Amino acid sequence: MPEERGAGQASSPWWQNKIAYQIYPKSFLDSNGDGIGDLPGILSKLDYLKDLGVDILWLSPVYPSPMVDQGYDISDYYGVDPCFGSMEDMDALIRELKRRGMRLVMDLVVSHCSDQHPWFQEAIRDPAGKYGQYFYLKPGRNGGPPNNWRAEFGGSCWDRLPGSDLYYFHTFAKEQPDLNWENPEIRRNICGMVNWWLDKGVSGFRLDAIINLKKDLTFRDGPADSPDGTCAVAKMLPQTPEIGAFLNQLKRECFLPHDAFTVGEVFSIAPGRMTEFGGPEGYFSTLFDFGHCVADRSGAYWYQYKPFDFQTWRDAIFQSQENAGNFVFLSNILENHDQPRSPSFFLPEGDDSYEGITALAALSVLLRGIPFLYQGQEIGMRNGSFRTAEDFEDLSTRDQYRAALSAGRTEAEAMAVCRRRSRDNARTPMQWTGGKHAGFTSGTPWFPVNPNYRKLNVEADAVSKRSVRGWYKRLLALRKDPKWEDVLVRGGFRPAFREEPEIFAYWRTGESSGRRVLVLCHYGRGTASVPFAEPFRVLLNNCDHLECREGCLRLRTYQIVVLACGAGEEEAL
Ligand code: TEU
Ligand code: CA
Repeated sequence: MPEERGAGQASSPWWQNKIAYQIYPKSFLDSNGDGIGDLPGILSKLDYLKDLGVDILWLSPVYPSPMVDQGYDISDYYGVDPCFGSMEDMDALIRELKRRGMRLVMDLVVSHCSDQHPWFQEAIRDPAGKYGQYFYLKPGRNGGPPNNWRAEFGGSCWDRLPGSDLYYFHTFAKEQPDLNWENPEIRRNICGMVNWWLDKGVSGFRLDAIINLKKDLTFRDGPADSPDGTCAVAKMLPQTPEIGAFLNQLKRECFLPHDAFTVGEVFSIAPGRMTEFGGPEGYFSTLFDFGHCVADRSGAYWYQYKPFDFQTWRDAIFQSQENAGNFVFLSNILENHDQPRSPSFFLPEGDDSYEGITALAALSVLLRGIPFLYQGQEIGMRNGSFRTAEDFEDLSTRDQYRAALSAGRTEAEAMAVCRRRSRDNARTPMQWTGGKHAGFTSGTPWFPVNPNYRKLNVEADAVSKRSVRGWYKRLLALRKDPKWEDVLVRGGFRPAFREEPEIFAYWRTGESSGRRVLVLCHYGRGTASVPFAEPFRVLLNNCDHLECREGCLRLRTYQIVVLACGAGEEEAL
């Protein structure tokens, strides 16, 4: 087992030098031919993940669920959905991970539950009883919902409680009623459940939609941002009163006593509040940085987003890194189960080459923070292939498609937006082999495999001279190399060559040692010249050569180099 630092040493928590990998269980690997990925499937690939360099596995929800939102609608917080396996499988997973010096992080979805959860069913049966207090129940207004908030997945945030005149509140789908965190009994219940999992051997949680726990209890209307007079529910977040008491209770009663790793799914908190959420004194160990994933946002709907722009994207990453400074440790992603595949999204069409993909990989992994990889990212999986709107499974994509049409976009335009943005892009089955259904299942996959699987799969990548996974392995090994820990893990971050329009570069600097690493990428076609006269040594290079002439480094199309700089690092070129 790799050596772990003691939990008590607050300056270097155990998770800081780790690499995390997200599994979307339904699409990872099916062990029993029912077409749905499962826990035994994951168990059989632990060596594969260990070999890649993964330390922490984050599992998207595997709890019992009607799967309206693919498991993010939980009907029992203490179980495993039979489609994924059993609690014995879960115990085996925890055990087998431990044996390999790895850790398990579960998805904590406690802003809402499923409408099939017994709490909600009881609330329906007796709204005036104790379980009515578990949810936000309100009388309507003028024969309609209590206010004009629009749910994340479309429609009003309010639906009628069956058999009652009251409305219940939901941030997401109507099958995902929000839990009333104002009620101390809910908080006690959730804390008990969190501790139950931590006692079982889970090492932490990814906290789903955690900023939504607190509501603006005035439930007043928001400014309309849609032709139908509704207002995106997210708009109320800046007005919500202090969420701190709820999050501190989780931290105090659950996370701290277990020395747990937590990563908050937090979109857009004010830079001034970063340390409140993610610093050593913050609610969570780290925060996901989504700033660069939504840098193209220009309205509430996908059809309003602007096309990808390199400088906007780069500036968003720089901004997040600078906001986090040396106090907040971010979790950096290129992909997750809600985002498109990164080669399809962050690289201009036609540039999803080996160089482009490996450049993206290194740019993300070497930022200050914890690198999170998403299944399939390590072989450069691409966006799915969707012919018609019916090909989409995801309820959010379907809603965005309808919204685009009702705003007057043509079907072709609405499809184009959804092809680019759909959450389904990342949810196609993992491509293991060039065989039937990409080796994902011996049965019929629950969701079609991307047709590119014959060429793009783990097996083919392994024997390729330009193996994307091979690059990731070297990259993750460098991030984990104890020799570079004070630079690449704990070191500071500073943008470089910001004035260059097609250069993405930054410095990482060791605080105590003063050693420096330059990550330098030409994010574009042709050759780019960068003036650079320092002595250096190449740690990584995604091309076979680095041209250095007349005080300039000359980088090819999407070439990225990682350079150890300064006296003593020099080498003969
Ligand atoms: O996502 C929360 C969230 O804010 C999403 O609506 C996000 O903005 C969107 O997916 C980006 O395209 C979490 C989960 O990651 C997501 O899968 C769930 O559907 C959602 O919560 C509800 O639990
Ligand atoms: Ca299965």
